[in-house]
Amino acid sequence: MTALLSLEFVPAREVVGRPSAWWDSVLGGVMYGARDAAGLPDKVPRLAVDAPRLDADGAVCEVWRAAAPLREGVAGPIRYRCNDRLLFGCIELDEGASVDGRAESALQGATEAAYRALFALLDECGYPGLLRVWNYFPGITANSGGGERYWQFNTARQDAFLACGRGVGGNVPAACALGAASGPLSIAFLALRELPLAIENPRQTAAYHYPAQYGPRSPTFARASVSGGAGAPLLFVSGTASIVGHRSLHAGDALAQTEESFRNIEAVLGEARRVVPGRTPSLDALAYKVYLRAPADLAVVEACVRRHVGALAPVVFLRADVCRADLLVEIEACGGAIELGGR
Ligand code: 3EB
Repeated sequence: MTALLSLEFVPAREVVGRPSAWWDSVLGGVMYGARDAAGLPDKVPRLAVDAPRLDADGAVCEVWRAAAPLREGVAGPIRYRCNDRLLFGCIELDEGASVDGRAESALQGATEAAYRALFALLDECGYPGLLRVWNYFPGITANSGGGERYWQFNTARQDAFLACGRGVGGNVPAACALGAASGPLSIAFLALRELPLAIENPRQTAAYHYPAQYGPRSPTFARASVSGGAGAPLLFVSGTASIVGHRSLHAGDALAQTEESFRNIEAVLGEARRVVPGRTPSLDALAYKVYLRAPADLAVVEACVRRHVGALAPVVFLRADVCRADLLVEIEACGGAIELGGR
């Protein structure tokens, strides 16, 4: 393959049993709607996320490829694969596996351990440019001991960024954080040799400036992230919901929330067009994952998504909990120099 990075959504039943050579250029794979990722070979960093697929039967595998030769390794809880430009890694940590006795909750301990390991690996291997992070854990809006679990996660994530000498505002990665139905703290990430550029949304308060009503410590992510360096940029739009300023809008109305999310994605792309040299793709040239709290909303949300992105864009609809109880929908996207498979 010639692209720097490619993405393809493949039904899980089709990846199982692929010959070994099919995996030679696979950086990593995430199985959505599966309890384990055993269908992927050992050498490939793999994650299973218990977020069932809503728009088709069976699990779906998000397959990331990059130009071979690839090298793989293990670093503490991380399995990674990389070439000379980028590194993809996966972490699964059971809550309670933390070795840090100071942690205020098991989730906090696991989150801080995961992010410290992530930054240690990037420092050691020389991929300082953390571009995109996917975070999943069960019970994201549940309250346990030290407050809402998403808040505990945010505290630990921010602590780890600071402890590892990373800023917690401005140049932070694109991300998403969603509640799975079960499973360990599960994190996938993509990092580059060069530092990416963070993009904010003029319609939204930067997440790292959210006021304290959303938790004692702000979430550490940017609304989008693009790769720097030579060549056309890789573009990642973070999980995007019906938030304007810092407030959730359209409680109880999945259609209105989806429309608002697209206004936000359009605004982020507009900002990217303004600050990034080169072409920023339009909505129909991206690949999407759409997370829904309520499966019953699928039909109305899917029709709305297709009105915005067209019939051909790769889109997967998943059942997951968004991190605020009043949010029903979250949409993430990627594209630009990422080659999108199956088209
Ligand atoms: C929001 O805009 C909705 O904590 O990493 C979106 C993307 C959200 C990333 C994260 C959370 C995160 O605040 C939630």
